[in-house]
Amino acid sequence: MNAPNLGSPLSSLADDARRPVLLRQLEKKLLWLSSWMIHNANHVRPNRDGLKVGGHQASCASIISVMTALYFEMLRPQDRVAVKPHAGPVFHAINYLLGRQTQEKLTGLRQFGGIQPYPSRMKDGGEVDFSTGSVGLGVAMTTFSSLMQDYVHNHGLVRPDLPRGRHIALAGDAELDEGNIYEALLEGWKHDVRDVWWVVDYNRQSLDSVLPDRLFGRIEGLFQDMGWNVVTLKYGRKLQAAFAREGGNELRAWIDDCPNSLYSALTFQGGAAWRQALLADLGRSQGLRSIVDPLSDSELATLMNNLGGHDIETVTEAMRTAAAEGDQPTCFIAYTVKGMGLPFAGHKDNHAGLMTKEQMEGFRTAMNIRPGHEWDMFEGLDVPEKEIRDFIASCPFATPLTPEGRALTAPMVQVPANLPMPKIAGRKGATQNGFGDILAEIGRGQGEYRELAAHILTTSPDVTVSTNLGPWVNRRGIFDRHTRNDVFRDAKLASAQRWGMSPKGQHIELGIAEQNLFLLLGAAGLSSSLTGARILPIGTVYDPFVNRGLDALIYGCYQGARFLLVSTPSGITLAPEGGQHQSLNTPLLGMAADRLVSYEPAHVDELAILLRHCLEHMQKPDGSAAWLRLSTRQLEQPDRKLDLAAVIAGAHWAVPPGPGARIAIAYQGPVAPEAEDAFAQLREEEPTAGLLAITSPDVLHAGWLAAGKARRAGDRAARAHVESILGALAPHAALVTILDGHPAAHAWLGAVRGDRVVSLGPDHFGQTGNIPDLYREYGLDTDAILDACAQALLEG
Ligand SMILES: Cc1ncc(C[n+]2csc(CCOP(=O)(O)OP(=O)(O)O)c2C)c(N)n1
Ligand SMILES: [Mg+2]
Repeated sequence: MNAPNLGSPLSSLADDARRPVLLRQLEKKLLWLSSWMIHNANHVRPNRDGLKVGGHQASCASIISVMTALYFEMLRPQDRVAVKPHAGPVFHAINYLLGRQTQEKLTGLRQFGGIQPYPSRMKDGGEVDFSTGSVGLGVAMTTFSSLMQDYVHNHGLVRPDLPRGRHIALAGDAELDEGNIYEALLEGWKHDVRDVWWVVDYNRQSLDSVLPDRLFGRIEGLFQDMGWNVVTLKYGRKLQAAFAREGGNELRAWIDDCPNSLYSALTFQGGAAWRQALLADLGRSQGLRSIVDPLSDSELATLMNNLGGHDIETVTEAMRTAAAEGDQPTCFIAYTVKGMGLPFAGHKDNHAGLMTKEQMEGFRTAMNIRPGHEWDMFEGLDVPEKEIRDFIASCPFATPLTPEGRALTAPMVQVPANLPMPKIAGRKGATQNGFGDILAEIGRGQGEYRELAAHILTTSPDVTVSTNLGPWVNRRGIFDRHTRNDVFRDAKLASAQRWGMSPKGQHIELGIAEQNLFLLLGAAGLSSSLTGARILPIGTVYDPFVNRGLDALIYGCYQGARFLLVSTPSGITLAPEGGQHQSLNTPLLGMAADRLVSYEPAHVDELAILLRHCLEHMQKPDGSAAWLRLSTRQLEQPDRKLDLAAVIAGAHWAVPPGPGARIAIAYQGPVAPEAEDAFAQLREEEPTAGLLAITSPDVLHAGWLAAGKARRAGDRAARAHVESILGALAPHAALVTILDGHPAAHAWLGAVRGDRVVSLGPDHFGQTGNIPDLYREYGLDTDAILDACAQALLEG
């Protein structure tokens, strides 16, 4: 196995004096390729539907120097990067130059099967470390992936050939408006996260507008307060040289005082406008004139655009210094011009602006690219091809991370055939307690559970104890880079919780911000790919607050992260905890979320089956992340033998229907007792009626869609589990369904065979109370079910 190249960037072939020249050539090439890639997608490729394809030439242009310096000087194979979404084309162009991306893919930018607009782990291949797109999330993700790097190293789970890397985010400045950034900063500080760099492309423009002035004064302070090193790259070397001359101080003060919007407008207008503005304010300064007067308009524009983030040497130097200083998290604020080097540089409307065909022709001429040679790697460069090829090959990042590339794999952890089932048959119990008990038992790490226990990592945003993770945590400890004693325990103060922290702990305690939970689950769920270590992350949260972190949850699933979400308590059944805490929409979220399988068991025996299934499913190549929606309602626990496959497939008959049954009641989750009561009464009149336990409308529905699709594709025998289940009823039967969630989660069941479905479930929420009162108010009690049965039978 090749060891990654850990050598200093200076160990390459090119000598020091030649490096900046070669880097500038690459910078030029990346500007061309990213612009052309977008132009090709919009103006060259046939357009089949008349829709604008789009792309962000200006967003690419502003970060090209930074990315050139980073990828061709600083980056080591073991570093991981989240690239700002709109710099996707630059990222792919870099990989093209490194021989890791094909021309065919580049020509297919934004096309079906081509590269995605924003870097995507799942669609663009193994070079992408983190998907990005929803601004702010990719940036924050690096904090949690770095924390996970610490975790796997401290637990001895990391691949032996994998050195520690730096986790780097290339951020747009508007990304720092996202609140999740600050939540992550705070959490990162608490966990003393190291080896994180955020490089902000401070072009002072977002989508609609130019950012307010002096914003970064504030932001800089915030970073410093959170223990970050902040490095501001405001001026390039040309400007710095000008400042050193007589009149330079005035020039510098003028630039410092120049509002962002004026600076942008002057950049767009060019040299003559710069001259006019400078002379209007400083024309009487001899020193200033001696700097400005000898310059042509275009030279003056070049000087004024020589911001730190466009000066490769300034960027490289700053990064080298930070790297030499150690592992403190570092934020680089790189001043840039949006659209640098392109005709719309600095214009406030340039975010989605595209060069016209005429502008592109001008750009082509300036870049010295012959028609038909647009994709040639070394076309139009001013240095011999061999020299630049050798230079690229000598970059530290050109060495593959491992023989199998950057996307690693880890063997599956075997999940024993049965999880330890609490002995509660015939007694009362809740799925949430059952979950805590099973996990605590696994946490003993005995016998066949030893291996499984070693790979589980739990986390929770300040609801560890109230979601029943306490006993697991007591056994496995809390993770922290530093060992910290439990003060209460040391003082012999009674507490059920033992909260000692150590690098060997297996629970990461988060502050209350739910987006951080999902970002951590996302990062932990990518561990096998990023570190080659199999981690089985389990995160608990109150069900309604899944909504609070929903974008981050979807973001994690989008990039293929594997984790188990346990949301509890849920629905209106959490009754006295308050109306605000009730959740209606989560079953629908579970159905609609891609790469996330969701379940809601009613009883602990189902939970034990499903928890086991999820722990396995989240490791399988064709698996996904998983979600268990649980409850604190204590239900009588049945003593029965379950049909495992049916529980996993989404539904099983609690009481199978008799021949020719014309009605069934179906329940999901903690409303089981009301369904059972109603069922007992219904049976008196309809002795063949069945009682169906639904464990997952998500899996049932997905199976039904898949079977329909298979039949349309010619597989006439394809049959979904839900079709088999409902097939036990007479045709056009009545089906009354009930769940503690929005009834739309079940309403579709009527479409499976044309049965008459009446779905019950709260479609309003917000009252506190006890369960009987709330179930009556929201139509989930026995009477409501019986009324629905009468309706379903009568309307037949
Ligand atoms: C969460 C989210 N909200 C909105 C958008 C739409 N959007 C894409 S880019 C952008 C502005 C980005 O500005 P900035 O981060 O400064 O990037 P740059 O100037 O480098 O293009 C917006 C609002 C998005 N992608 N994600
Ligand atoms: Mg910006």
